Amino acid sequence: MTSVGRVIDPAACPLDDAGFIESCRIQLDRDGVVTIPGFLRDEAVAALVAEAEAARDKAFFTSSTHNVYLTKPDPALAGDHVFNRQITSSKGCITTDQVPAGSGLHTIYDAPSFRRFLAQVVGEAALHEYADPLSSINVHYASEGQELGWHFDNSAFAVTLLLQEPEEGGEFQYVRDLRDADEGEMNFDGVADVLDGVVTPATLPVTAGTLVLFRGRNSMHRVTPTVGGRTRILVVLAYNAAPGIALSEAARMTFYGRLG
Ligand SMILES: O=C(O)CCC(=O)C(=O)O
Ligand SMILES: [Fe+2]
Repeated sequence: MTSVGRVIDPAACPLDDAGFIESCRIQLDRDGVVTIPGFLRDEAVAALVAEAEAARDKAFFTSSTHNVYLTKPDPALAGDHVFNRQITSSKGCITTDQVPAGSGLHTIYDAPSFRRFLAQVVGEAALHEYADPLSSINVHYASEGQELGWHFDNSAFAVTLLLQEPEEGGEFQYVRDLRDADEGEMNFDGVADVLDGVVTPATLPVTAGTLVLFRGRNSMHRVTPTVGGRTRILVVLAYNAAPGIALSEAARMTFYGRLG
């Protein structure tokens, strides 16, 4: 068995199976999201949770406010305009360089077979790691009361692996195709309806060991507050379509509190 096969279950996610790749691609185009339950072997989940727990004291904890577009406020608009509405997010995070060298997370992230699989599903020629030592693999910790507020992602797609579910809460909710970033269409009314609870979001069922591939640039999403003593632990695997790209210094300072 290849080393990646010790972490990823090939029965749940056959990385080289053209039919499976095609079905994921079609699902992502149709639904904006693909979930692969059982992606991680049970033993791998247990080992990765233990590793994550051991590294938790290194995590950088932030509680910040942001708008849903993850931009600076616009002083030309009213303070209570939906563009300027401030949302709270709070979590802890460790970075690529803090993931132990022998971790299965590096095995997955670096595996050519996994990158090829993802590239084909998202429709890119190839995928590349971040040029900075922090941004490729992040482990997020959300303990009781911590949450990720409503936002649109800057990136075209996101790959996550849930390692540990909280007792309650910590649910991934989303509203599809709420804006069109490429067209500069912000859809203030639609966003306000979600923030005000007029529109009920969809909830994505996710269990530990599931891989989620999500297009979050135009689909607004959040993670509800963790309830109970068990921390929600989630891995984000981030790639670029071009080589040599670093996350901006401003974003690194916000998310990690340091540059490298
Ligand atoms: O925690 C999650 O499931 C989603 C994370 C997310 O939306 C993000 O990091 O932008
Ligand atoms: Fe997001």
